[in-house]
Amino acid sequence: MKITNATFITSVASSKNFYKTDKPIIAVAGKSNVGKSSLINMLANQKKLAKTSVTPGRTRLINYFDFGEFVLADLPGYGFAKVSKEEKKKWGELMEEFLRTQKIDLLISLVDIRHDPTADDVTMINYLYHYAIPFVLVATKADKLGKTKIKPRLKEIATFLRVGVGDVTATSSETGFGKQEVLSLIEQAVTLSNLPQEEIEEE
Ligand SMILES: Nc1nc2c(ncn2[C@@H]2O[C@H](COP(=O)(O)OP(=O)(O)OP(=O)(O)O)[C@@H](O)[C@H]2O)c(=O)[nH]1
Ligand SMILES: [Mg+2]
Repeated sequence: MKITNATFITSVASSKNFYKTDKPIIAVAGKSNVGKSSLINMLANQKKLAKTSVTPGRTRLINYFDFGEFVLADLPGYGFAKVSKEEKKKWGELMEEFLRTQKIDLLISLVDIRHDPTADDVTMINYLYHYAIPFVLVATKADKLGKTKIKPRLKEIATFLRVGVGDVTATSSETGFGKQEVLSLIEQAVTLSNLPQEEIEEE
């Protein structure tokens, strides 16, 4: 899958305004500062499509992007300490509505490869199981680890989150490492989403 011209669609702050589309929806989630927007820019081959920030917790909205064959949703980050109770509540309601009501074809759940997943990461995965949302894990910032450390860390993260080792992909938005792997996971989800329902049932 080759992405040539991804464009920004809209930002939404409330479930009333969730973007409606017939295209498959791919969502990107993870704690603040984990590298969601950077991953999106890497996939789009653009430096500034999704706004990245030095200050964590800036993306409070759901940002939608048109990637041609699919729509990508950049979800607001969680786990940012300096956020008021009120804002946390708003975030929770927005996310819960999104996960509950939107037909998500694949959710890419990001964790930092250098650290053990947080309690919030576990909560997110539990939500995904609860709502039966297909997901894969991406371990970001692989450039910050020595090459020999990547594989053992992927194993540790997979064990921690009780998923298969093959379900965690290492990426680096700095070097482009893992980009093709993520694109092919997205391609699989898009192909599956576009299959007529009867065809899936027959096979
Ligand atoms: N070295 C390295 N830095 C990265 C990588 N991905 C992101 N960063 C840096 O991490 C910081 C946060 O990246 P963002 O992409 O803005 O993170 P985010 O998850 O979108 O953050 P919020 O929108 O605030 O939730 C920025 O300073 C990025 O440059 C990576 O793969 N390698
Ligand atoms: Mg962001």
